[in-house]
Amino acid sequence: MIQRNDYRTIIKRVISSVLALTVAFSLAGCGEEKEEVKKEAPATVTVGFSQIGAESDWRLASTASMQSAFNESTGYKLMMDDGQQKQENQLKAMRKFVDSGVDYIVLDPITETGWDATLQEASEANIPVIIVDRRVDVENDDVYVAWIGSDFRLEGDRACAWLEAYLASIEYEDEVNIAHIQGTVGSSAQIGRTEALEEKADACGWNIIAQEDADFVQAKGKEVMERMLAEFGDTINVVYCENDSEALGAIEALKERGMRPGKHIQNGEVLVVSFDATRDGLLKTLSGEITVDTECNPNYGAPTIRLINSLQNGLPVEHDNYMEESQFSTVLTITEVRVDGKPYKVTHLNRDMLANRNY
Ligand code: GYE
Repeated sequence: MIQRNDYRTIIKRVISSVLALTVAFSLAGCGEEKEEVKKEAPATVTVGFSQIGAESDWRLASTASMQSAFNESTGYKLMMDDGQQKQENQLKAMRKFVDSGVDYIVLDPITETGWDATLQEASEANIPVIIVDRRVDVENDDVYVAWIGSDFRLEGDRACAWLEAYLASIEYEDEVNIAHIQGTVGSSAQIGRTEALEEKADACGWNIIAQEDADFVQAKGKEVMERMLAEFGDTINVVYCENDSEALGAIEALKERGMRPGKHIQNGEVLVVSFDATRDGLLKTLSGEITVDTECNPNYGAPTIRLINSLQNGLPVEHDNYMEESQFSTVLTITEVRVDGKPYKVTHLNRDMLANRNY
C-alpha cells in the first residue's frame, strides 16, 4: 500500500523537479530572477471526500473540520461530495473521484457493507483511500490504506457501565425499561452502541421494551419517541439514544407528553443516555435532561491531513487509528467507569467546558 504511494509521490516529485529545471534553464541568464525560479512551486494535492450527509450537528462539525484542514493554504484541494445519507450517492461520488484521478480519496461510509467493488476500483487506479469515522466491512482490507475513527463499542460500553454504576449508586431496584432509539442501522456507530446495550441489558436484567432506527436525525428521534410513548407510555424510564440529535428530539417528545427527562429515576424522571457531546447535547447534560453524554470526536481534519502528509512523504502509517474521547455527566458520585477491567474517567461537566465547544 505504502509502496504504491511511494511510487505516486516519486512520480509527482520527478515531474515537479523536471518542471522546475525546465523553467530554470529557460530563464537562465535573467539575473536576479534566477533565485526565484529555483524554488519548486508546491503541487496541489487533490482529495476527494465522500461525506455521508448533514444529518446531525456532529456531522456538520466533521465536515467543517475536514474543510478547515484541507484547503489552498495547506496545499490541498478538497472535492467534497455530500451523499445525503444514501450509499448509492456515495458510490457514485467514489467513481467520480476515481474517474477524475484525484490523489487521495477519503470515505466516511454510511454503512459497513457494500464497498468491495468500488474500493477495488480505487485500488486498481492506484488512488489511496483513507476511511474515516465509520468502518467498512470488506473481504480484503488492503483496498484501503488506513482508517481513523472511534471505538463505537467502547463508547457504548462506557455509556452502559455508567448507567449500571449510577443505578447501583442510588440502589435502584425497580424495573429498568429502556426505549432504544438507534442510529442508522448497519452503520458502525449503531452496531457498536447497540451491541453494548444489548449485552449489558442481558447481564443486568434491564428490559429493552422498544427499539427503532431514527437515522441519527433529531426530527426522526422525536417521531420514534412519540411512537414508543404511544405504545408504552410512562413504563419507559430510560431512553438510550445513539446520538445527541436523537436525544434532543426524544426530550421534546417526552416533555410534550408531560414526562420529565432528568436524573431522578426513583422520582419518576426518565434517564436519557446519549452520545456525541455536541454543544446542545452538553447543554442538556448541564440542565440534567441528558444524564450522561459519551463523547464521539468529530475532529477528523487534523489526523487525516497528518496521515496524508505522511503518505505524501513516503512514511509508514498505522492501519487503524483511534480518536481520543471522553464522557460527560453532572452526577458527582461517579468519577470513573470500568470496561473489561480498565478504568475510564468520567468528566464532571461544568459551564466553562462549553466555551471550547463550537459544534
Ligand atoms: O454519532 C452521529 C452522526 O458516525 C459517529 O453519525 C458518527 C455518528 C454520530 O450523525 O451524530
